[in-house]
Amino acid sequence: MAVIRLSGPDARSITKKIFRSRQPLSHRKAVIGELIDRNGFIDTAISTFFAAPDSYTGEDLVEISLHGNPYLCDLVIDACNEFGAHLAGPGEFTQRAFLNGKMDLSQAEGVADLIYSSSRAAQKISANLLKGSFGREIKRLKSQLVEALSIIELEMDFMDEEIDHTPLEKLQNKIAAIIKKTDGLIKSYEVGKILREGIFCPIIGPPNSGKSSLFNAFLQEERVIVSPRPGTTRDYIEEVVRIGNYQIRFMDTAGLRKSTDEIESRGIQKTRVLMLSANTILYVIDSSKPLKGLPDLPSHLLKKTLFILNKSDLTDSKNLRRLNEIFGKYPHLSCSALKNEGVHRIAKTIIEQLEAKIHNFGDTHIISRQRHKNALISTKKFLKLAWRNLHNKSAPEIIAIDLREALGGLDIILGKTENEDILNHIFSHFCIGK
Ligand SMILES: Nc1nc2c(ncn2[C@@H]2O[C@H](COP(=O)(O)OP(=O)(O)OP(=O)(O)O)[C@@H](O)[C@H]2O)c(=O)[nH]1
Ligand SMILES: [Mg+2]
Repeated sequence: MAVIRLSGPDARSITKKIFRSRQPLSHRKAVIGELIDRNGFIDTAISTFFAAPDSYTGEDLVEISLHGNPYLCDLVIDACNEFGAHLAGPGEFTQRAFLNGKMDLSQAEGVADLIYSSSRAAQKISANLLKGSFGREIKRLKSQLVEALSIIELEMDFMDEEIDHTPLEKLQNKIAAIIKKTDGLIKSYEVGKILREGIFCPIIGPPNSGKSSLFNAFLQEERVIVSPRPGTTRDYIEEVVRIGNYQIRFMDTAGLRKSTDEIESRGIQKTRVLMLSANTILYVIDSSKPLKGLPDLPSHLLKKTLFILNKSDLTDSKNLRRLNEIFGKYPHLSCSALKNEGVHRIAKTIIEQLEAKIHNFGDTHIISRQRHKNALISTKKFLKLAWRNLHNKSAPEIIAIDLREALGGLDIILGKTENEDILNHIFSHFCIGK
């Protein structure tokens, strides 16, 4: 089936021209009838009318269900356009819903995220946006801020009078508490981004260690070429695997070595860049070969590296002892990509590491959009200023300005102060018709 959706004050009158039914269109009633254009009958269809303001967009809205044939849909859309309708832009229905106050901007973003979510974790985080629980959290922070602001404004009004000036310390504590909440949200972005986009795991290591074999084993198919010749993989290739509630974005890369081959060198260069943005680096080592020592990795990369001691089917006990000496202190797992042994354990470990991080956040909200993070960073900056100015006993007028700026950041999340360019940017990432 296909659904054609019309929104706006003329939605009903246009529908009446292209849809004939015995029963009239009435609010929330599905009505059966015939779609027609100037050449006559197109299809049998069911139309449901939603009267403003009780519709998705807050405007009069009609949903026409017909057979899911793109050609039939084109005929109906052409007929609608003839009577004054126009095609919706990406996200235009949701944009109208936002502009008509049916949802705040974070909820509108939740609609887009939910549509594109492809794991349970991503679905859950976007559902929190869509259903407004994140928006409510921001509104709670806002009302705490407004309370602080009203205390300061009261101070301004009665500065010279003999009233009980609320102890500054109390206000400072109030602001410190809001800073703490804001900071928790900002920190959650690291995990939120992973939940939304998947855990990014490039597979790196020396040539011929079995990176491509491991990549294929994760995918359970022969996705990339494997060969005994070092330097087989020159560019990188990404595939997403869904495991349980999460997505892992595995990436097969060119081996790390000095190369005189121009294409391979570029591949190696790219690998270095990928390592920076990785969530977990899988560093594959051929454990059947004698090893000198720990691979030379800077500490910020070492921190997120899981060493994979591959080719366990070829390792002898002497090798194993040596490997234990080298990797004992660092996260490591052994496997045989060739025999598909220990591969699942690797994926499980990657997910356990993420779950430990999620657990740290307890019941704090997890944010997953850069826009929200930036707005919260701005709020935190001004809250800290306010706190310091209170501490320094600055004039209440100055503190009031800081607090208003901090409020501004929260309003950006809810879409109260967004300019048109930013709105257009957000909605342009929706699919057409949503
Ligand atoms: N015995 C054994 N051989 C393996 C294992 N994993 C990979 N190999 C073999 O090692 C060779 C290299 O494997 P690749 O997966 O191409 O290695 P790579 O790290 O991608 O190599 P480059 O792309 O050239 O850097 C192939 O002949 C594989 O069959 C394993 O677990 N055990
Ligand atoms: Mg390879």
